[in-house]
Amino acid sequence: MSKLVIGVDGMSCNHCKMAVEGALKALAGVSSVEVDLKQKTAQVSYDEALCGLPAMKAAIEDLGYTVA
Ligand SMILES: [Cu+2]
Repeated sequence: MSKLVIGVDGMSCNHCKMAVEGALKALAGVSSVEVDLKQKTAQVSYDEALCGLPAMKAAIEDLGYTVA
């Protein structure tokens, strides 16, 4: 299991937090996501055989947020 901390710009409220967590959790191989609104980060635990940063980045950008 790998861990990654992704910087996410554009999140402002709990709705954003839930949206980003939901989109990342929907990816195959992602087991847990913790978004920190204050730090503007998403900490992701995932299986690198199934998932990677490009897929996470795409999922976040699809929602209209920016990966820092
Ligand atoms: Cu929001």
